[in-house]
Amino acid sequence: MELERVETDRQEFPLAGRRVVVAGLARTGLAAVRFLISRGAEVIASDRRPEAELHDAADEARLLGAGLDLGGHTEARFTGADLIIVSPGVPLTLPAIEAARSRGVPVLSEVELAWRFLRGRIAGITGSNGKSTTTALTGAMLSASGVAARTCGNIGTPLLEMVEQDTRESVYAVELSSFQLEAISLFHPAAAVVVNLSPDHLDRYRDYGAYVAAKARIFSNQGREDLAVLNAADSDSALLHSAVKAPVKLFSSRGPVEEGACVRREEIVLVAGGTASPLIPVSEVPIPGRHNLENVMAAALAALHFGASLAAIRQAVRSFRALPHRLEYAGRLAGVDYYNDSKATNVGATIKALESFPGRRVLLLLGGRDKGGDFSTLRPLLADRVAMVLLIGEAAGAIERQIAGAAPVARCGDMASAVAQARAAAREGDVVLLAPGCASFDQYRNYEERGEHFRRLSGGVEEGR
Ligand code: UMA
Ligand code: ADP
Repeated sequence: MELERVETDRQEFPLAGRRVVVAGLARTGLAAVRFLISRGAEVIASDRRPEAELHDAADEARLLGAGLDLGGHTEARFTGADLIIVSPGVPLTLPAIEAARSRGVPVLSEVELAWRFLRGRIAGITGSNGKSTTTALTGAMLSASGVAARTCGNIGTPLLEMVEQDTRESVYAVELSSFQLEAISLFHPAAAVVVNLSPDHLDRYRDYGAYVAAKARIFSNQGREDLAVLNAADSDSALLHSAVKAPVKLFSSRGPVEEGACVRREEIVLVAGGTASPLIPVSEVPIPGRHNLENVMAAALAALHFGASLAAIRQAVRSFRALPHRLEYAGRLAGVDYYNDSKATNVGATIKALESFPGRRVLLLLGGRDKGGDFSTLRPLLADRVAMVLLIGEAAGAIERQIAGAAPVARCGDMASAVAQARAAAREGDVVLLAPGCASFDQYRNYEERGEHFRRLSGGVEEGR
C-alpha cells in the first residue's frame, strides 16, 4: 500500500555514526545539531561567522559534542561528509556545498530531515506573501477543531523541534520558504498551499524562474490522495499548475471558483461540486485587507482537508489577531494613524499594504536592503494615494530612480528622521505606513527590530481600538 511505502521511507534514515555537516549555526542549525547528536551522528557545525559572533550557539554545539568549523566553510569537511544539512539562509551555491554535491554528498534541508522522522501529517504553506498569516490561521483552525496541531517552520520554530512530541494524529501547519523547499527530496505535505507568487529573493536566485521552481517543489511528492490549494486570482500562480499532481482547490478574492472558496456578496463561501455554502461574512474577518480574505480562504481549505469543522474555522477566524509587524496598528498621534508593516519585505507586500487604505492619504516609508524588487510597479498606487514617500536605508537611491515623478519623495536616511518628517507633513485622517518593500539587514538585525523601532517612534499601540 502506498501509505506503508511512505512510512517505511520515513523510518529508515539511519544517523548513528554518520558524519553530518550542519551548514549555518543559528536557529535551524542548532535544532539540527541537537537532533543529529541525539540520534548518534558525528556532527560538525559550520558557520561563516567566527566564534566570537556566534556566542551561545557555538558553546551549545560544542557542549553537545559537535565539532566546529567556524569563520568560514572548510571545503574538505563538506566533501568528506556523509550528509549535509543546510540552513535556509545558506545558499546551495556555496562553493563547499557545490563541491560536496558534485561528489555525491546528499544536501538536505532541515524540513526534509524532520520529515524522515515524523509520523504526523503536514499542511505545507508557501507563497511570496501571507505565508505566516495563513500558517497561523491554519494552525488556529485545526486547534479549534480539536486536532493535535502545531504551527512551525519558517514562521519561527524549526520542524525538527516537533519530532519529540510527534504522534500519528499530529498535524503540522508548516510555513515553507523557497530556501527550505530547494533542498527537499521526499518531503510530502498532505495539503500544499501556495498563497500567491510575486518576485522576491532575487538577490539569491538567478532569476524569477528559479525562485518559482523552488516554490513548485512543494507539490513534487504529492499524489491523488493529497490536496493542492492555489490562488485563482493571482496571475503568477498559474505558473505552478503544471507542477501539481494532487486534486486542486482554488480560492479567489475576485471571482467565482469551481471547487474551493471565493468571496460572494461580501461573504466567504465554500464551493464543492458546484454548490456554494456560506463560511463567514467578510465583516466578521478581523484582519484588514482583501489579501487577508485570501489567507483565510487558503487556510480554511487546508484545515478542512485534515477534518476541521466549519464552526471551529469560524471561531478561529473571529478571534484571530494580526501577527505583529503585518499591517499592525501602531498608534494614533494628532489624528494620524500609524501602521507597522515591517514584514512587507518585498514590493508585492507593499502593494497589498497600500491597497488596504482606499480613500486615505498615505505617507509611505520605503527602503532598506534591496532584494532586487521592481519598485516601478508601485507607481500607479503612489500616484493615486501616496502624499509622500519617505526613503530610508541602502536602497533609497535605486528606489528613487524607479519611482521618480509618481509622488513627492524625501530622502530621510534612517527611521527616526523618516517618522519625524512624516509627522511634520501628515494631516488629520492620514495614514503613516511602514511597508518598506525591502529587507531590514542594512540597519537592523531583522524585520522585528525594525518594526519595534517604528512602533516606539510612532507612540506605541493605543488600546481599545
Ligand atoms: N550562514 C553561513 N554561511 C552562509 C550564510 C549564512 O554560515 O553562506 C550562517 C549565518 O552566519 C548564520 C546562519 O547561517 O549564523 C543563519 O542561518 P539562517 O539564515 O538559515 O537562520 P535561522 O536562524 O536558522 O532561520 C531560518 C530562517 N531564515 C532564513 O530563511 C533566512 C527563518 O526565517 C526561520 O524562521 C528559521 O530558519 C526557522 O525555520 C526567517 C526569514 O527571514 C524569518 N525567512 C525568509 C522570509 O521569510 O522571507 C525566507
Ligand atoms: P510571509 O510569511 O509570506 O512573509 P506574512 O503573513 O508574514 O507573510 O505577511 C508578510 C507581508 O505580506 C505583510 O506585509 C503582510 O501585510 C502582507 N500580506 C499578508 N498576506 C498577504 C497576501 N495574501 N498577499 C499579499 N500580501 C500579504
